[in-house]
Amino acid sequence: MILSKDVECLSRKDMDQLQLERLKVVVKSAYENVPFYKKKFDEIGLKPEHIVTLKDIEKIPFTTKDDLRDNYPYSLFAVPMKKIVRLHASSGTTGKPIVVGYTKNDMENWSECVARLIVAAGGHEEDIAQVVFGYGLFTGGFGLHYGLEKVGITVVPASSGNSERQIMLMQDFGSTIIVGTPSYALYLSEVAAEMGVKKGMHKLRLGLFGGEGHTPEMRAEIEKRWGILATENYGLSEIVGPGVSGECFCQCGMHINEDHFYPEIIESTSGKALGYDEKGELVLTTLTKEGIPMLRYRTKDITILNPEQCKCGRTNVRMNKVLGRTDDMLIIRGVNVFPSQIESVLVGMEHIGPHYQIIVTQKGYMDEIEVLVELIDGKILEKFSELEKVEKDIRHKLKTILQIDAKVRLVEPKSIERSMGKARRVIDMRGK
Ligand code: DLL
Repeated sequence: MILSKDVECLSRKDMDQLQLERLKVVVKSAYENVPFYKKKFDEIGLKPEHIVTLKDIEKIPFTTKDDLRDNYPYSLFAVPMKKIVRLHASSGTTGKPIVVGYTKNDMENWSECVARLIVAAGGHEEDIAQVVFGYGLFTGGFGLHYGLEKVGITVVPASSGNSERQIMLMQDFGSTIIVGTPSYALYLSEVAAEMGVKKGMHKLRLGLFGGEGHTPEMRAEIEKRWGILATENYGLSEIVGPGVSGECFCQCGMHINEDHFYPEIIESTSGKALGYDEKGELVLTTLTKEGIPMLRYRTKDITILNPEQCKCGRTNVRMNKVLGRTDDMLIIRGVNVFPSQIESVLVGMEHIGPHYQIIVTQKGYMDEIEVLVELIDGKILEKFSELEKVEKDIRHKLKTILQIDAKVRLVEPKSIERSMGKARRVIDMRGK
C-alpha cells in the first residue's frame, strides 16, 4: 500500500515543480526570519529572488552542525516561540546539545513522513508495534510513535531498556512490529533466547530499524534470529528526526520524502555537487519546515542517490544504505576504513557472534587497529590450535577487504558491551 500516492508516485517533472515552489518559500522565510541566514546570504550578495531554478540551490552556503551549536538554543528558529509546540535535542559528543523546534504544521508533516515509511514497509492497522527506541529528547521514540498512531497501529511505548520485560510484553501484548535500533534488536534476540523464547513463541513479523547503520549481513542475522522482515529508515534531528527516508518491503534503498526534503550529494572535501549514482556526502534542505528551516545541511552521512522508479511503484529518489559518516571514517596508515566494512566481514562467520568493537591506537606515527570479536562458544578459547585458525581466518578476510593488517582478538561470549540505543563500535584512543 502507498499512503500518499499523489506525492510518493509523482512524475519527476511534477516533483521538481513542487520542490521549486517550496524551496522559494522556505528560502524567503529563512532570509526574512533568521538573522543567521540573512547574514550568510548578504555576505555573498545572494537574495531569495536569485533562486529561480532548482539548480540555483547550489548558490546557497552550506549549514553545519557547528552553526546549530553556535546558535544554541533558539537563534535559528524562524517563528516566535509561542508557535513552537515541541522541542527535541541531540546530544553531541561534547558540550551543549543541538536543539530543534517544531510548529503544529511541522508535527503534522513529521507524522505524515514517518507514517509513509511504516506503510511502505508493510505496517497496517492490525499491527501492534513495540517501540524500543528511547523516548525523550531523542527523536526516535516520539517520532516513530506519532507515525505509527497516524497509520492506526496499536503502539506499545515500551522505550529502551529493561530487556527481559520487553520480551515479556512482546509475548503478552502480541507485538507484531519491533521499532528500534538494529543493535538493540540484536541484543533483544539474545535475551529472548536466554529466556527460552523461540521463533514461534512471539508474533513479531516486521522490524522498523534506524538511528544507526547496519550492514546487509547484520540485517540477515537479525531477520534470521527473529524470523521477521527487517526494514530500515533514516533521519537526523537537525532535519526532522526519523522520517527523512525509509525502505519499502522490497528492501532496495530508502525512499526519500522528497516533497519535504531536497537531497543533494556532494564531494565532502571540495563541496562540489555530484550526480545520481555517485558516492558522496548527503546534503539536505527542508522544504516545508516552519520551526527551524535548514538550508543545505551537511549530514556527514555518505550514500548514493538512485532516481529509478522502485518495484513498489514509488517514484521518489532513494538513498542507499549509509556507508559511514565522513567523521567515522578511520584513516589507518593512509587507508580509509569504515566500521561497516569490518562488520560485513565478521557477521555470519563460523564460530563468532555479531558483536564486535574496533579499537584504534597510535604507536609513534603508526595507527594500529584491533578488532575485538566475540566467540559464540567460549570453549574454543581453551583450544589453542582452533583459536589460532579462527583468528587467522578473520585476519585474512579483513586484509582482503580493507587492504590493511588488523589485529584480531577473540573474546569470551557476552563480554562486549551490549547497546540499548546506538551501538558504540569504535573506540579511538589516538591522541588520548
Ligand atoms: O538518529 C534519528 C532517527 C531515529 C532516525 C530513529 C531513524 C530512526 P540523531 O540522533 O540526530 O537522529 O542521529 C542522526 O544517525 O546523521 C546518521 O549518521 C545516523 N543514522 C540515522 N539513521 C541511520 C540509518 C536519529 N538508517 C544520525 N543508517 C545520522 C545509518 C543512520 N545511519
